[in-house]
Amino acid sequence: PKTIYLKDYRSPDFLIDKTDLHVVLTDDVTCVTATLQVRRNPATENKQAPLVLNGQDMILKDVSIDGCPVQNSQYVLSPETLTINEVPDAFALKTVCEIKPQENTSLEGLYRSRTMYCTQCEAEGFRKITYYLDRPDVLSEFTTTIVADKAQFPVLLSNGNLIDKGELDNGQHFASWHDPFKKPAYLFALVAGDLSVIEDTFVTCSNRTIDLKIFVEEKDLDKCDHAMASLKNAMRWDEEVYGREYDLDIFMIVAVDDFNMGAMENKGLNIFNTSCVLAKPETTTDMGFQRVEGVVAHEYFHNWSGNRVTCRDWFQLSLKEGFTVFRDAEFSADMGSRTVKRVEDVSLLRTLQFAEDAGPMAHPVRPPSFIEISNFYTLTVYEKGAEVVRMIHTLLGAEKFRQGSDLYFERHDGEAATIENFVAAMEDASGRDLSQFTRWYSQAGTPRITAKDSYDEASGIYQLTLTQSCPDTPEATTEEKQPFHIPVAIGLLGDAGNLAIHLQGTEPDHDTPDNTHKVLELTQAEQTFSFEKLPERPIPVLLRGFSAPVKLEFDYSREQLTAIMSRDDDGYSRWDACQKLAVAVIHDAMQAYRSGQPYIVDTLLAEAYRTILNDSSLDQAMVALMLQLPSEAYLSEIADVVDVEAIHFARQDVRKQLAVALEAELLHTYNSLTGKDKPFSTSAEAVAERSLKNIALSYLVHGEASSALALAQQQLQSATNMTDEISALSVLVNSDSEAAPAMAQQALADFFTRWQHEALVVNQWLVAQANCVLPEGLERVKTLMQHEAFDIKNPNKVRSLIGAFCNNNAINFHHADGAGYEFLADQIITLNELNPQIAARQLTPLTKWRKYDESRQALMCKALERILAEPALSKDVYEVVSKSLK
Ligand code: B3K
Ligand code: ZN
Repeated sequence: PKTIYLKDYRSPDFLIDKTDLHVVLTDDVTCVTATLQVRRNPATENKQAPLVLNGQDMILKDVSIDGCPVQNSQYVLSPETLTINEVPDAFALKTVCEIKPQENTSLEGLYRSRTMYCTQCEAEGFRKITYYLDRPDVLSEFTTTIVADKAQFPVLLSNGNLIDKGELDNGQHFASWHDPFKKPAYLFALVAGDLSVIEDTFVTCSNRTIDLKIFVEEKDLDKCDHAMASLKNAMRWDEEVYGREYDLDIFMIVAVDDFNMGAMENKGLNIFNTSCVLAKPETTTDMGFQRVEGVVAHEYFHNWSGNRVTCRDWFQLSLKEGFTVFRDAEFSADMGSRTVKRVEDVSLLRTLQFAEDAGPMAHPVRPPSFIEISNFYTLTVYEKGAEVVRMIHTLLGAEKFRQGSDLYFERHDGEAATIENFVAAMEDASGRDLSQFTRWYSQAGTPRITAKDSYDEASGIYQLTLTQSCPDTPEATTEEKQPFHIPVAIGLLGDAGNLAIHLQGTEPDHDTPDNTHKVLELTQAEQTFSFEKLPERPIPVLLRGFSAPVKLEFDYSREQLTAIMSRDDDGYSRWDACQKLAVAVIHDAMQAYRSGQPYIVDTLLAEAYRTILNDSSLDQAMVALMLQLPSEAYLSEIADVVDVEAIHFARQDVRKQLAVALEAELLHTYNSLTGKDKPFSTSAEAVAERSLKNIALSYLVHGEASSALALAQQQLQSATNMTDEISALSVLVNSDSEAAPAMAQQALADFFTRWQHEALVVNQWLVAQANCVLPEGLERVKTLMQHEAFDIKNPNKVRSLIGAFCNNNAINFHHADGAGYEFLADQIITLNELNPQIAARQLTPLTKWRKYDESRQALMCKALERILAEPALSKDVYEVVSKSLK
């Protein structure tokens, strides 16, 4: 397979001003007639260039130019292109192609999901629908006519406005849609199905009324309210915070069951995975509700950051994704709890994105090359990309950032832009030089900062020295990397609270009235910052709010960490200090585990938790966050060599001891939050209460408190929402106390009986079992793969069972016998043929082999090599496996 490089970018030789599609759907073949108004690109140098169109998996039935058939001898077909050698400077190209959506299991292009037809074109799926210039810098005005059986497919949708519809012979009907906004082909969408709809309207800031429609299968009509409310909130928020008004008169969302990712921002016709649009309290957890809100907003925000201003080429993917993730994160922070949202995002980033940055697929936010672009819809492009935008926001301040974003949209509306364009707008609006900052886009890896401090009592001067470096990544060694421009937000904590910050050589920051916050700008490999007028030696609170995606090391004592935990005024930093303390304790426990010694949990942690549990003035969301020990995935990420058993058993031991020591407080917390007959709400407070209650329950059961199993069972039976129900189920399933297995068995069976007709609930049932840490995990998963509830062609099922097991159940997946690796390799080989994108994505846990002991390394590599030896590997899988083995 061929590698594509950013440095080889050339503007297209041809443009397509108009695209007319006529799609006839029948059970056997789908016939696509495309009429394209093509002209040579005046900007291209090669005036004789042949027309080379992308196309895949289609049968070409007919080609004509300006009404004259193009003879066989005048064009060349390859498996991926149609080349017409001599063409005029401007012409109408008509092609007729046949495709078979019902056989398309890749879920890319036009395919069938249950009873409907739908499309997914980003990044390069449109070329499976018709021959085209399938690249994001070719923008065209689309008109689409869909013809299908009226009884089977009463609803026919495409982008833009409905301009015509009518009946045809033989029970067929048609609908024609016109999208007045020029767009690249990846934003094209088409849907045909027997769908129900909920409708609403939104009145924009300039008083236009927009029709909002969510299309779902009839059985799901009762689960659309939350998505609709989220959409309206997002539309209002984008007007208020970014000055962005919606442009078309109609905005549609369609929910489909078989979908490779969360959702897709097709112009005016977003297509969603059912898991990211459907929600109601009985079937959906709080996390599920938040995901729906976030994804609905994300796709909506793309209408400006993605559709109105799109990407010049796929290397610029983070231009739309990083920016849009930043936008949706700020939206969610405004809708719920800002601290909780930040902690969740940071956890994800420093667990999974940092792992990606340290692995064989590490790449800069703007990758310099790829074999298969689908492999680069990554945590780095999305989440780290969002952190890079957040850093610009931090450096410029909210006001200048908004001016920069206005300038960006104004300059590039209707265009395909680059990351340089975005940065230039930010620079021009703010007058700041971001040239060094752009290294965040071109250098991969997670920078490390080491901090050292000193204090001189006599002068009251406190000095902080920060040193930065960045480890080797596939494209560059640590020596080759240039220093990053890093905003380091800090506080200085004294005995009675946060101290005023006087940084030598600068004006005080007026952002906070008491001057207790400061953003240091680290630009050199090593830099010393001096602070004056300090009456006491402060504890430095570094990287407040996680102001940069880096690993920052400072040698805190445990007492200093508890001081930050209890006294700092930044919620994120309090949580982070608590995590650091818990990591230190678990590391002690791991040490003891390895040497076969008993370990007694540091009372500092137990007492800190006790204080938190007893303090009724604390925000319950904060309490819930702090009580969660660092995950095994995070402990693995920060380890040099992952000691699977030590991490798992030491962490479990610490949890158990904490549960026993704090039983009274946990029980009190649980009881005080249980049985209140409040109506269900998704407010930040209500979510925090449920979260805290279920954490308490989980500790109590893990600590084998005498009444705990009964409490779990009671909660399972009386739950009125899925958060409480699935939490209780998971707790039972994971309990190793003697009475638990029988109870868990029964509970799982009852749960399935009750929910078997709700696919999304059944998926949570699969996850609960895939995540069970008790022995024999692989056997349980293999058995479930035979269950009627499993279907390897459905990505949600694959993620719920195979994905959850291989990513979240380390003690079972990484069993020393290597059976987990062989199992995953088998699944990848099957998926490679069915759905390459999903296959490549599921590979991730195997790519991390370098982090494990020698024996596991050998077993993991063996599994990877077995995959590599398969004939007919997709580009997707080939790229990930071959790069992993390098
Ligand atoms: N832009 C899509 C992702 C498409 C992935 C294609 N393999 C969803 C999103 O980020 O909003
Ligand atoms: Zn996106």
